[in-house]
Amino acid sequence: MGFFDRLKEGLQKTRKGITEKIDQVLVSFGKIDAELFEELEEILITSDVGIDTTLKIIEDLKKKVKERKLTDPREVKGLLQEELSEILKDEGSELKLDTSPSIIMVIGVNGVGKTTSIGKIANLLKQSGKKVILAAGDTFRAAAIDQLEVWANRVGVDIIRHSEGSDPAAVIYDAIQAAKARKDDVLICDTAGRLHTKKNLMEELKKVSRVIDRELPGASREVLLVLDATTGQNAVVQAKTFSETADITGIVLTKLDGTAKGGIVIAIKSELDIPVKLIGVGEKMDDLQKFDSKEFVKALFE
Ligand SMILES: Nc1nc2c(ncn2[C@@H]2O[C@H](COP(=O)(O)OP(=O)(O)OP(=O)(O)O)[C@@H](O)[C@H]2O)c(=O)[nH]1
Ligand SMILES: [Mg+2]
Repeated sequence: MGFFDRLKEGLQKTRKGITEKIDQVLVSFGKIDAELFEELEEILITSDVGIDTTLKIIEDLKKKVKERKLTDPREVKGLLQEELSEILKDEGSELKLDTSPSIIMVIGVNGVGKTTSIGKIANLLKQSGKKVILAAGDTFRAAAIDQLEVWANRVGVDIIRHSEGSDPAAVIYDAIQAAKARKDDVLICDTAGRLHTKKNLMEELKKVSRVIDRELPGASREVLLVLDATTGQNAVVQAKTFSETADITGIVLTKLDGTAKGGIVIAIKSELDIPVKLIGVGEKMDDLQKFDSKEFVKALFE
C-alpha cells in the first residue's frame, strides 16, 4: 500500500467521525442558516477539535459565506476544507538533523507510544540512508529496555543499554560516546514515561538535557513529545505540562488510526505553538508518516 492509501486507511475512523457526519448535515439542509452552523459546531467539538478552535472556525465560515454570498450548503464543505488547511498549514514539520551525530530525545507520558515511535523513526531514517543508534533511556522497567532492543533488532540498528534502575543520564552519556566513536548520524533516546512522581520525571529530563548540552554542544537536537490521539483534549494538557520543562521541537501524534476524533490534530496545531512533525497511523513499522497538512486534509475530505 502506498503512503497516501495508508494515511487514508489510518484516518478511516476520523473520516467517519467528521467528514461523513458533515456530509450528512450538508445534504439535509436546504439553505445555509444558523442551525446549520450549530450542527457543524457540534460535529467539530465532539471530534476533539476543541471549543476555542471550533468557535473560530465557525466564525470564519460565517464570514466567508457572507463575503462570497453563498447559499448552497454543499459549498460549505469546500470552505471548511480551506479553513482546516489554513490552520494545519505546516511550517517546519521536517526533522532538523543537520549534524552527525544529531540527537532526538523522545518524551511523553507512559503508554503514548514513545518506544514504538522510536522504532518507526529509526526505520524511516535508516531508509533515508542515515546511520542510527538507539539509547535505552527508560531504565525504570526492564521490559522497556527489552522492548527497545526488539525494535533495534527489527530495524537493524545498534542500541546502548544499561541494566534496569540505572541512571538514564549515564545511558545517554555512553550512547553519545558510542555515536561519536561509530560515526553515527542520529542518536535516538528513549525516556521514561512514568516515575515515582511527576517532579522526578521532569528532573530526569532536565538532567539528560544537561548531559546532551555538555557532550554534544552545537549538535542538531530534536525534542519530540509523543501524544496519543485517543486521549483527546488531555493531549493538549500534557503538551502544556512538558513545555514547562523541555524545549519541545515537535510533536509525534500516535494512534490516529484508533480514534474517530482525529480533530485533535487541529486543536494541537491551533492551541500550541509546536509543529506536529510525525503521525502514527498503525502499529506496524512503516505506520509512521511525516505530517503533511495538505495530504492530511486531502485524506480526510476526498
Ligand atoms: N494503533 C496504534 N497503536 C500504536 C501506535 N503507536 C503506538 N501504538 C501502541 O501503543 C502501545 C504503547 O506503545 P509504547 O511504544 O510501548 O508506548 P511508550 O510511550 O513507550 O510507553 P511506556 O514505555 O510505558 O512509557 C503499544 O501497544 C503500541 O503498539 C499507533 O500509531 N497506532
Ligand atoms: Mg516505552
